[in-house]
Amino acid sequence: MPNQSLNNSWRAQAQSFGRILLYQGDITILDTDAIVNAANSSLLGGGGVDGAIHRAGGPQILDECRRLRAGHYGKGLRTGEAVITTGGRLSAKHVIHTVGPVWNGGHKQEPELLANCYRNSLRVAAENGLHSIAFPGISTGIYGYPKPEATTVAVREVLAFLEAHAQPAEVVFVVFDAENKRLYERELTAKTLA
Ligand code: AR6
Repeated sequence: MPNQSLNNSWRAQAQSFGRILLYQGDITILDTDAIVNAANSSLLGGGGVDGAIHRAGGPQILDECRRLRAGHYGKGLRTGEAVITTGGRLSAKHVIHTVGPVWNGGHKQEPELLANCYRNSLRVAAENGLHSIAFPGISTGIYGYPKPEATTVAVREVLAFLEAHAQPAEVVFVVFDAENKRLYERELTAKTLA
């Protein structure tokens, strides 16, 4: 198992908000049942967290993505949809790939499409009997979605799903930087105490 010591320590560093955990660091070290990839519609890799996941998980993930493209997803994965593959060499068993919206000023259905990413990823996790899932800040890097607005959507959608479903039992929000961490802390404290 790669990075075993890191795998054991991330939980100790995470903040807990009931069934939600907040962790600052690299999503590729997590040993949740699934980690979510902020992919693009080609499913064939890219930069940001997508590149990091494929690098850490190895070629098995890309092989499975290619098979998806050769089958049901011939035209690629549409924005807001989600699909599951192996986690390859990752500690996480699976990767759930979703395509966030490119930020275009906020009037091109970006909030609805981003909400779909969270809902559909959680639905795929539940359908596959997964207990735990970790999300990066979908669309908040290369796709330019403003972080405060993206955080509001992410927290709202995850809380709504958890309220209505027993599985996944645990959801981890993974943030890369301190600014993002503060945004999630504020939102989670307000919403989970409300
Ligand atoms: N662990 C956790 N979070 C990360 C990591 C990591 N290892 N690396 C980046 N982030 P981005 P997008 C954060 O750009 O905006 C790719 O090329 C990052 O700080 O990865 O949805 C795809 O193929 C940011 O907050 O995804 C698409 O073409 C968040 O993850 C496009 O980028 C998402 O940043 C998708 O753009």
